[in-house]
Amino acid sequence: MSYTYIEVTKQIKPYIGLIRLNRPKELNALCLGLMDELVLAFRDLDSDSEIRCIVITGNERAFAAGADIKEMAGKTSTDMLQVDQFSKWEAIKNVKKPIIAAVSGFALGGGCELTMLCDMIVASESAQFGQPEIKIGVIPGAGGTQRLTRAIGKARAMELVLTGRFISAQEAYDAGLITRVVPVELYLEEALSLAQKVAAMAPIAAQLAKESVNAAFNSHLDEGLRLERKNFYLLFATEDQTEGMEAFVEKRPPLWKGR
Ligand code: DAK
Repeated sequence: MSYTYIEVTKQIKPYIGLIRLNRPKELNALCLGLMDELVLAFRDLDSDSEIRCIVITGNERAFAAGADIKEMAGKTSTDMLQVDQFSKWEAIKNVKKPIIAAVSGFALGGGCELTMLCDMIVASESAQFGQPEIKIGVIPGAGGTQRLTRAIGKARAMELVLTGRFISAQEAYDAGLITRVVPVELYLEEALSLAQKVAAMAPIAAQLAKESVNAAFNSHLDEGLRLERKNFYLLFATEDQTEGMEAFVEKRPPLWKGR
């Protein structure tokens, strides 16, 4: 299969599939086309009996700086509802095989949410995680308010979601968000080596282990996600969402109106 926004390498190591986000100029912003390709790639690797573990990465500067703000900027609440991006995120959530995110640089907004859909996160010392959606007049829309809170607790998650502050890989590690931090030149190698350890286990046991750990993590998550979804759509009915995203595109500070 050939892709425009991602690269997929099967058997990068025995039984390992690698997905690389590949929109470097846009810091791997997750445009709709990229998300479509991601779903196809995950589906393909998940159904390939020669693949036991999947690694997803970006490049040294960015894992992904979030959803594509330029693509979202002019959207209305109804547009967002009709595009139904959630089914794509659900499809990634439902991948049965273990997924490891190898993160360097920015993992922001949807990029941070994508890492949280993965089962382990290996980060370079230069990685920065954050949910800065509040700065463009919205809130996390792909599970950020729920998964970040479960991963690092309410007190820390609330600060990050309300202020948009980025945290370093070390802070993310200390807070329990990620699995390990390594020097930048090693992050992919370390993720692949971890993937090889997982791939050496019984494949069905690994899948059921993933499902079981996620069951503990996910209880009552759907209720939270439903609420987040409604609020996310609702924000596309505000003038401040239009202003926040236009201001980003025009490279100026936003002027909030509170409506
Ligand atoms: N979207 C589009 N373009 C982006 C981008 C983004 N998220 N992030 C960066 N870029 C582009 C910049 O516009 C710039 O393009 P040019 O101006 O050169 O054409 C290029 O990438 C390089 O960025 P900068 O020049 O800004 O680079 P800096 O090093 O100065 O700054 C930065 C890096 C990451 C701090 C900055 O670019 C930044 O703040 N980016 C935006 C981060 C952000 O706010 N992320 C959250 C976006 S909202 C949903 C699922 C998911 C989501 C929503 C709904 N559903 C299922 C419904 C997710 C929402 C989000 O992620």
